[in-house]
Amino acid sequence: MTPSAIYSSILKCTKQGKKQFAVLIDPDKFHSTKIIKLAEAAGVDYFMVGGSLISSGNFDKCVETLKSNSSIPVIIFPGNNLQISKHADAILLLSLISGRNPDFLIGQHVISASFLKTSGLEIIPTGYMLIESEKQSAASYMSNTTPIPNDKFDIAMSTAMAGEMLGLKIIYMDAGSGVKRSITSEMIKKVKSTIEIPLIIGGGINTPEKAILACKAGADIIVVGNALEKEITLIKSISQAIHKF
Ligand code: 1GP
Repeated sequence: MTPSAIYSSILKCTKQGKKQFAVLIDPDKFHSTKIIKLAEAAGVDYFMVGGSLISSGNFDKCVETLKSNSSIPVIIFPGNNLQISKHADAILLLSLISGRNPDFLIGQHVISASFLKTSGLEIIPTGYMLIESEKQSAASYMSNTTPIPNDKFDIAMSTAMAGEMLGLKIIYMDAGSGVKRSITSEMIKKVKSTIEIPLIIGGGINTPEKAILACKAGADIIVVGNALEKEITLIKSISQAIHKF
């Protein structure tokens, strides 16, 4: 793969209005390769690997297993600087721009910089925005940051705009893993209208209908993790919904 292959393909799809589907794998819950076969069959665009807290020490192994059993690109979605593997194709270098914790804005990045520079990983600078849901998410707790209130569209829009102006290449809005209330269409629409760069939406998307709503509102990539841990066969219907859009 060329150094910017994944971002180039995301950008191309975004420009063409082709929606993409990323399956999020939590290494702590990755015990079988069944999901790999289902993902291949369903035409999943990317695997993402990461979590707010990983206790198994299984990160590298998980990425390696995905890579050696499938041709789907693997993108790291790191909860912290321990979640890096040279076996992946790319990493979303997340700056948590919805929060005001310097460690997640720049601190973790400084610690990882030398390693990342020589890792061969494609680096995708990403503005990560946590959006309030019905309960505190693990990401908000672990990062010690307050999410953006889900009705404060102006704050979300200005945050995304600032991220884009700072040169970040993607905005990822996340309601938090496993939440009941995913990000509203109105919030997605408003943020999408203020930026040119691709928009990733995740958190609580557990039906094809919710995926379609997010696509309709302006999401370019939909991320689903938790719902597939509960019902793995959803991968097919959600993928179909996103790709038919
Ligand atoms: C969480 O956006 C991801 O960081 C995915 O959320 O696990 O709820 O699908 P779910």
